[in-house]
Amino acid sequence: MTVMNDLSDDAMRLRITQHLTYTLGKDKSHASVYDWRMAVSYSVRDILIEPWFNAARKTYEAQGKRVYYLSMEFLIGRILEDAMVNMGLLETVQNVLDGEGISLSDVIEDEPDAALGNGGLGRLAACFLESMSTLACPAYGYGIRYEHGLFRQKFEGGRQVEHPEDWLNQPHPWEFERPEARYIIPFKGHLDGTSWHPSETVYARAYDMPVVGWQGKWANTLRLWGAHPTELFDLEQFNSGDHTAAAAPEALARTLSRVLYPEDRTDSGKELRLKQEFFLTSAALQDILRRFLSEYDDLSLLPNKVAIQLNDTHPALAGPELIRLLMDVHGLDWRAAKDITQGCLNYTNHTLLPEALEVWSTWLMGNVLPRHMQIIERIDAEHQAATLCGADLAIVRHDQVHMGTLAFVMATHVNGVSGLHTQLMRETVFSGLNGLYPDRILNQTNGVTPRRWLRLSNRALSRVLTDTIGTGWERDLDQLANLHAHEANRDVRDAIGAAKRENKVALSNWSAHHLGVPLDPDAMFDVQIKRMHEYKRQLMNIFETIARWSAIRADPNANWTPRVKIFGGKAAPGYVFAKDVIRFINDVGHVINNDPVTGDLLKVIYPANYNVSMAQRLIPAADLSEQISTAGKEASGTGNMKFTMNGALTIGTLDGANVEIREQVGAENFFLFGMTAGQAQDRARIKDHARTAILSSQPMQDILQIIVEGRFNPDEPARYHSLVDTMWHHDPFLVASDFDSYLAAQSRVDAAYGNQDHWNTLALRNIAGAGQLSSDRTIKGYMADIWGAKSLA
Ligand code: NBG
Repeated sequence: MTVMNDLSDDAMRLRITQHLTYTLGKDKSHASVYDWRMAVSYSVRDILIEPWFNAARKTYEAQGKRVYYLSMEFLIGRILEDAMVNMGLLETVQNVLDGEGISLSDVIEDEPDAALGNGGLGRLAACFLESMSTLACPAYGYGIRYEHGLFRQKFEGGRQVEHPEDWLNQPHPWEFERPEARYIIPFKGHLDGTSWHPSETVYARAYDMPVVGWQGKWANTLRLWGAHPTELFDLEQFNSGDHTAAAAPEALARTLSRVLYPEDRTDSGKELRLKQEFFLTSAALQDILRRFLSEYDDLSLLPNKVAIQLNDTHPALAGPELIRLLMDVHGLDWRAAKDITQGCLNYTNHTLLPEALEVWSTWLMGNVLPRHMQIIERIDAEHQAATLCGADLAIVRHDQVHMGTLAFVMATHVNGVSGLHTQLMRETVFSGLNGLYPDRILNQTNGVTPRRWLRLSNRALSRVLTDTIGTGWERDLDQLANLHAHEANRDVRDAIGAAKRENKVALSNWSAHHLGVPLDPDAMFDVQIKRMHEYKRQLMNIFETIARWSAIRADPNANWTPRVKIFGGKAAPGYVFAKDVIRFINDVGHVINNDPVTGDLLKVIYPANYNVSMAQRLIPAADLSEQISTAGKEASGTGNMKFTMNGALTIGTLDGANVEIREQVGAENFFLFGMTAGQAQDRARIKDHARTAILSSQPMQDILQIIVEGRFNPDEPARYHSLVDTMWHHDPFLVASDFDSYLAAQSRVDAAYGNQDHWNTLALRNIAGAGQLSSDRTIKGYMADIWGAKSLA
């Protein structure tokens, strides 16, 4: 099946035991799970080197265009299992470990998640890397090697508490440190005309990770930058006794790559964040230019050889920085430098939420990056002169640099991440710029890699698929459509149901063991997992849970469909409202889970520390996928795609990629509710819409009443009064306005689930319609429409 699986078990055993002995210095009889994991990782990595070198050689020989994906976030998750699956080594390793009496799953789960991202944007970047390797697209990812990834979430008394994450506390077997690949990153100082005299510098040092594609034929590189001091440790100062001061430059530099910013959407406005963004951008561009100049000497060819994708505005300093490097370091004039830069850059927007549109004060920008501020002003002057646009479309306005405008003006292509989002980009935030630069905006609907999100995480369903339609779906997800031909086959429908049940049993056991809440695998598993945000409306889901609980209590012997409500997600540490919602869900869950009246008819679980590995556990076990954001607010969603691929049915609004998912799977196989984006926009403008909506919804009134009475927190009945107040007076994300429609859709869900065979049919249609949700499809789109890059397969 794959190029790798000619490796015999014996050969693999030898590799692993040699690493155990010679790399880890451990005798088999004393080896821990950690030792085995490292030995297995090194062995798999060894095998990966050849395709990695081959890819580099072919890329070099082809002299074609290379793609550079610049992102402040790569939410990779665990690496070993993914590498084994893609290289076809899983069985071999399993056999070897079985022979040693070691559990493969223990070894896999010993690996910490590489959590160098917050949510969708970072996970998308990781899926894209895998698809670019699968498609043999010559590409590099550039990011930051944060010592501490996204915080670890714990609950104390139901409240989120953040703990530092420390994945680099132990050796990272997948990285290659490149002390020779380093660049000086300058900051601050003063300008002398256009010549910049920085007063601070750090080194960016490269750490490379191979990213292997499906069947192990190609591996691209993810190059992460770590910050190191340019000034040596001051030995004289140290010897004189001032130990702290002696280490100061080192500490200062290291802070730069110390932590991932935990904000999901809002920028902290901190100088450190701006420095991090510049650190990534400058290091990447210096590296790109070095590589280009080692092969070519005419810089005007750069746009023919280099396509740079800016993942959101975080690396938008790429515009001014590339101009600076071309002018100040390589001696080009302004015109040439700017044209070349524009020819290389493209920008992806990931949200329309106004608070997420990145701005920096001109004061801070001028202070940290004076030369860039000067270049930005010149870009802005030309942009305004060429387009005759008003001040409201300028890059610098009200003493702020608008990074979205900067990225837009400096890019060849600007894209949204779903059909609806792209349309709204044209009509709303970027309508002015779209008028000035028509045809610059285009759409590339997101996708997810089916290797990690189906093949790896859902073995049971993968087996059913392969038994039914063959293995072709693994590299060409469109082949899932072949399932339609088997819809009338009861055995296939049963097999799909049985696979789901197998995953649900596994999750039930996990929940009993880790959360102390055993679950009934025959109950419907209803899942909402994503960052905590008001617009995603976790609140609406927990309100529905309360309504359900009251209804069951009122008539416990009615024909209820048992449900397990599953929540997961982190709130930004400073996002007070989102943290209140977490506590509220946990409070509600505590009461419901201990209520003998509702018993197994309703359970609520909220496993702490939702991350990539948790998603891999939860999604395959989901019957129902909650995609219930206020229409017009979710740019795309990618979790929604993972659920569909795994045969969960969606209850959702016409938002983000839900729109396309519904088209693909068929409207009759999707539980739609709520206002459209246009209706939601109109409603939000109506005075007192919250109050009006609540007064016309008896269920809303009942729920708010129960909360006011303090039923979920008798020790402190007033705890959620302000939450209820917000509902009556603000409700900016229209929970009340959509609530009755949501309840009605939930009743349709209950009815459908009551007939398991019917439900399995709907699940089959969802899986069959998931072909377009592969990130392979997305990457092909970027290659053809944006990058002009060719596959070297
Ligand atoms: C997120 C959107 C999601 C989208 C991902 C990936 C940010 C800023 N945006 O809807 O909220 O799926 O990006 O495009 O993280």
